Amino acid sequence: MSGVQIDVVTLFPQWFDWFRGQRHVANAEAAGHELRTMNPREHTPLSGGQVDDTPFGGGAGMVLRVDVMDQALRSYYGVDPVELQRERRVIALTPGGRMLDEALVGELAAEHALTLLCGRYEGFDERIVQHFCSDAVSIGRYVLAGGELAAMVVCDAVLRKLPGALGHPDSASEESFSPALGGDPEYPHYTRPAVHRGWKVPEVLLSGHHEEIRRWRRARSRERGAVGGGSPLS
Ligand code: 6GU
Repeated sequence: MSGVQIDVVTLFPQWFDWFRGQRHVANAEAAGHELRTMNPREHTPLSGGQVDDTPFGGGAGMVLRVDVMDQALRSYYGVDPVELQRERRVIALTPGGRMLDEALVGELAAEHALTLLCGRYEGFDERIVQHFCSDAVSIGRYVLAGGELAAMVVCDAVLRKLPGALGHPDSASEESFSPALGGDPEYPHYTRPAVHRGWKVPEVLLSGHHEEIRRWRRARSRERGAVGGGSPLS
């Protein structure tokens, strides 16, 4: 198996030290996948480590400069960043991007190499997204202070899909939104004790009738996936 390489371009690479220490991430790395970080500040052609600037037209905040990103990607990868998208998927993390869902995660997990660009402050000069990126991705309709947490969400969701990341090979196959569940959320799980404060585990799960258990789980999963129905808390 050849591993997937994920590079995160961030002004805060130290955020990822903690993430890298988490078990499924460490497992994925041990299985031959790779998670690297690159800090544009270490490659900026500007003095004093400058990477951003005030927006043309005025307004609050700072914008990541296109010339800085150009130089940083060029010196890290050794190719013109405009061409980089032909070698690997280059994704800008931005609140206005394509919404991350299980289908997009599956698409990304099938790539051999990804580069995730984290914006900070007010984000990127639009030319970075237009000329250097294959797509833009968002993790939801709210604004984070930067793309780092979004990049971790993408990495987490992608890495756990890869062979070797999870303890048990079946763990990812029959889970929420998987084809095995017809795209529905996962059925509820129970473990010991069978009764706690009078709250009983559904009888069928203790019955040992595998076909009945399968039918019961499929039905619960469908209920949760039904339109207007079934938040996990209901
Ligand atoms: Cl990808 N970035 C930022 N800064 N905020 C977000 C986001 C990304 N997705 C949702 N909110």
